Amino acid sequence: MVMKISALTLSSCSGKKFPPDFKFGAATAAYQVEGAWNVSDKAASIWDTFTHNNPTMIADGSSGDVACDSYNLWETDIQLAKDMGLHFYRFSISWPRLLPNGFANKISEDGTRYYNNLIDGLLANGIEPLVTLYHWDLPQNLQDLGGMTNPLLAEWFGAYSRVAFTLFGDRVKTWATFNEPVSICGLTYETGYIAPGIYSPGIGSYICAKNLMMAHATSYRIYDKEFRAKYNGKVGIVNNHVWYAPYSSEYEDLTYLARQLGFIYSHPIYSKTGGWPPSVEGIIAKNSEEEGYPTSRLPKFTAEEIEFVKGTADYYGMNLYTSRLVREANNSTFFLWPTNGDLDLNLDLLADPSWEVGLDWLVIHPPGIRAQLNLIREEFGDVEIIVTENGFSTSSDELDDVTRIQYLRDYLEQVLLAITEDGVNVTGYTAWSLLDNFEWNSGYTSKFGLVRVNFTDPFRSRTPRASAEYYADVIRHHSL
Ligand code: GBH
Repeated sequence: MVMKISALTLSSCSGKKFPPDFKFGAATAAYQVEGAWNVSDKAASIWDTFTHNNPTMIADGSSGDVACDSYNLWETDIQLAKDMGLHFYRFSISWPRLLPNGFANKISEDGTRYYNNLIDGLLANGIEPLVTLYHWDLPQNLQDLGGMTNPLLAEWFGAYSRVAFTLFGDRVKTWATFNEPVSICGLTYETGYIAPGIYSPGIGSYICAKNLMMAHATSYRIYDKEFRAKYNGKVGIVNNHVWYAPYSSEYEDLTYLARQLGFIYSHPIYSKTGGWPPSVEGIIAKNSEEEGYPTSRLPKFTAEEIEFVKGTADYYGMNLYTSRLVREANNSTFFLWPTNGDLDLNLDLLADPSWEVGLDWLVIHPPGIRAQLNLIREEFGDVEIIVTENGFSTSSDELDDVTRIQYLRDYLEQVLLAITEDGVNVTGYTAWSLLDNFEWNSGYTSKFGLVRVNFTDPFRSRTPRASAEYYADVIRHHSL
C-alpha cells in the first residue's frame, strides 16, 4: 500500500521542458489582498470580525482592512502578472463583497464592477482568470446562522455560485468552489485559532466536512445543468495536501491511514465508490461508539448523497507546500497544524531532521510534490491535476530571495518529473503568491510574494523580487 518514495527520486530530470499546453500562474485570495473591507455596500466577513475582535490571535495584531489594497490597485497587479508572463491568475471572489446579504436577493453593483474590471483587465492582457468562489471569507451574517455547520450551506453556496457563474461565466472558464476544506473545517474547528474562532474538535470539523461536500456538489451541479452547455468551463475544488511518509517501517499502515485521511474531501468526489474513505470512516465510527455517541461524529452520507457528490469535479486542484513523517502520537512533538481526524487517528506528524526548515511549518522536501501527484493518480486514476498553490515564505523583506528561487526550482523540477517520468496528468502550476499579503494568523510577518509589498507605504508600493524574474524566465522558456 505504501509508496516507496526512494523509487521516485532516483531518476533525474532529462528533458527540462514542460509540455506545450502546460500553464503557469500565480495566486492570491480576496481577504489576503483586497482590503477595502467596508467600502460601498460590502458586508463583513468572518475574517473582518475575527481580526477586529481578536487582534491577539494575529502575530502582528493586524487585519486585512487594507492589505495590499488590491481593491484599488488591481491594474498594478495585472501589470505585474503580465510582466511575469503569467498564463493565468488565480484569485478569489469575496462572497460578502458580491452579495452583501450573503443571500442572493441583492447583488452588489460595486462588487460586480470590481470583479468585471479585474476579469476584463486580465483577459485584455492575455491572462486567464482562475476563480475561487470561497477562500475563507464567509459572510458574517451566515456565520451567525451557523455558517459551515448549517446544512443550508449547500443552498446558500449554490445560490452564490449561480450569481457568480451568471455574471462572470462567459469569461471565467476555470472555477474552484472551495479552497482547502481541510483548513476551512479541520484547522478551524480543531483549533478555534482561525475565523470564526469556534473550537469544536471532532464534531464541528466533521459537520462542516459533510456540509462542505454537499455545497461543493450543489455548485458543480448548478454549473453542469445551467451553464456548461453555453460556457464550456471547468469546475473543481482545491485540496491541500501534505506528503506523508512513514517515520519508520512499523508505521506503514498508519501512514496509509494518514494518506486516506488526507483524501477525506477528495474520496467523496473523485473515487469510483464515492463517500468518505472507508478506513477513516470506520475508525471515526468506532471511536464515536466507544465514546458513547449514538451516531458517528462524522455525519454519514445517504446513498443518494453519495451519488450526488460523486464525480463532481472536472479537475483536481492540489495545494502542496510541505511533507511530514507519520508515527503514532506520544504527546511529544507535534509539528503540523492540527487537522480533521489527527486526533481520531492518533497521529504525530514530524519533520525529518534532514529536511530544511523554512519559516514555521514550511519544511522543504521537494520530492513530496512528485510523490503526492503520483498518489492522487494511484488513488483516483488519470484525473487532470492543477497545482493550485505551492510557494515559500520568509520573514525578511529581501528582494534577492535566493531561498525562494531554490524552493520553486526544486519543486517545479519534481512536478516536471511527475509529468515526464511518471506520466501524471498535471496541466498547470500556480505559485503562491503573486504578492506579499495578509498571511492569516501570521499577519504581515510571513511573506510569500514573488513581489514585495511595502505595507508601511500608504500606496502599498510593489517591487518584484528576484524570484519574480526567475519565474518569468521559467515561463518564457517553458522549461527549468
Ligand atoms: C494555503 O494554506 C492557503 O490557501 C493560503 O491562503 C495561504 O496564504 C497559503 O497556503 C500559505 O500559508 O500556524 O502552525 O497552525 C496552506 C495550509 C494552513 C498552512 C494553515 C499553514 C497554519 C499553520 N496552511 N497553516 S499553524
